[in-house]
Amino acid sequence: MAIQTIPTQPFAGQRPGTSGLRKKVTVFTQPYYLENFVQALLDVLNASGADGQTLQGETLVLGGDGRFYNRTAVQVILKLAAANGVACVLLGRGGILSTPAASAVIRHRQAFGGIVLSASHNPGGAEGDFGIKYNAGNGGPANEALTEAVYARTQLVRELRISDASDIDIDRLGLQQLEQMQVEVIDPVADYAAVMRKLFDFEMLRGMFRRGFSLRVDAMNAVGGPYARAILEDELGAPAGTVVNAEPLEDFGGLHPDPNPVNADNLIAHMQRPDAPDFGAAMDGDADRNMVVGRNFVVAPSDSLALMTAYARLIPGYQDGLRGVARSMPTSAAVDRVAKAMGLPCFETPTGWKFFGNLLDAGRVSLCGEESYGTGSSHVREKDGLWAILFWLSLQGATGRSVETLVREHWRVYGRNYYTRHDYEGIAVDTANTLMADLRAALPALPGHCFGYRRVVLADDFSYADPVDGSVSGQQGIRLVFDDGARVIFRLSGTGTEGATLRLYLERYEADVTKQDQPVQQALTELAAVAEQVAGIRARTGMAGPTVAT
Ligand code: G16
Repeated sequence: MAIQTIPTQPFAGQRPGTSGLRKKVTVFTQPYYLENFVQALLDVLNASGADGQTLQGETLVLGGDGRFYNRTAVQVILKLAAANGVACVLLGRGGILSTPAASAVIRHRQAFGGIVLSASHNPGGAEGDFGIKYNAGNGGPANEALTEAVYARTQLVRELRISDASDIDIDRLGLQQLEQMQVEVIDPVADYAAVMRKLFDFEMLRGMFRRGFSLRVDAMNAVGGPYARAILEDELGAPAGTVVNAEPLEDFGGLHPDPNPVNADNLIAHMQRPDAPDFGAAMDGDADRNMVVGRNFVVAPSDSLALMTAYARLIPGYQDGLRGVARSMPTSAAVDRVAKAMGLPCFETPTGWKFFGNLLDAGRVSLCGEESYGTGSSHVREKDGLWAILFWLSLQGATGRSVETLVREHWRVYGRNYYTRHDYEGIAVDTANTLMADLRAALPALPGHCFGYRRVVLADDFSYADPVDGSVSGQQGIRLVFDDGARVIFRLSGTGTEGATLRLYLERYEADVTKQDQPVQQALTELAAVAEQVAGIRARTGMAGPTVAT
């Protein structure tokens, strides 16, 4: 075996989005497409940073959600790493690591960083999507400065340094050698499970299952299956079959592994049956997202974060209280009300888990969440689907209350933030960009303007100044805030791979207990009409309505 130097040409468009570089598999499988991106990443990591640290002689973690091309990509990355000075790679067996598990391994093993192969909730298979992202030594997604440096490097890369060694056996636990580099194939579940044991009262949870508590977790044929089985069924004693669609498949068995009521409709239907289990939940492709469902009752992610905050002290890992909480800007303000009542700092960040990293590292927040079915805490630096399931399981065990009762009681105390997100998928990129540019241009005239009985009190393009490192991220979404606290927000998705996706987020607050039981879409019809009036989405796109409304 020998290290080869191979000439290459830059590819356009290798700029990471909200969460790494995501493209169609057909794009990733072009000769040298993956190689170029990884070489650019390794070059940046090998260039001495402000702290003088480089990748030379260091350890990287590697694994992915098991989707199509995962196994091939792992071999390519190992050979590039071996030729670029990496001393050791910790690889999840079979090339598998859920996103939160990758974060846990990076932290536990004090690795330099990690490469996570995932396109998250995007469909898989040969015709589906693939993705790659880098997580830093804190276990969290690389910040924008680093992803921009990698992008800049992709535009200059002319040479690949890669080993011509034969493939290693990624299914065999233990040490193997690749050039000067060691590859340690590790159990993908072990480090993660150890973190969960520290946070939750596993004895209490075992007792719940012994007494017949019933749970259905839909792993959507994705990477969460082995984790959920190992922890819920093998360790906590939930009956076999509690985790369904538990075998990770390269194409997710045709499922769209996005845990929302539309894509996880099978779980929703199950939870509406007369013999529904006590509790239902689903995870996404890389097991960092979660949806929480009670009997015939779906919990909105924004509400989930608010309830977790309110009840955190019931969980051993958070019994000393929270430092603070954070939510992404489009996430509803339900958690703000809880934070205020509890005297906790509450931060509003742009969309993207990477923006929580500094707050978590600085010890300023303990819980974070997003409307896009993501919740997490300081235990790792990613959102975490199974952690959220264990959290909600624990809340039910500790209070003896059902999911629905917990949420309704919460609304009675704090009021309800009616909330929905409308996605307009597959819009022409030009149309979407023009829509956003026109909205931006219209912003100065909007404050003071009335739509029905609501008056606009704030109209801006959200900009975030990170309170820890002072970096500023602009153009993070257009928001209209009204005098009654209602909000209408427009932004373009940063995770899609085809055309553009416009996301419209609608929220209004209802304190009156007698008015907290309306169907969500009905409760937000007026605000949807305001959004249409302001943005003219239908006329511009020719679409009669959103492709997905959750
Ligand atoms: C990623 C980010 C999340 C973000 C979501 C949606 O999630 O990590 O922070 O909320 O994308 O982003 P967008 O609205 O730009 O599509 P994941 O689960 O895809 O990694």
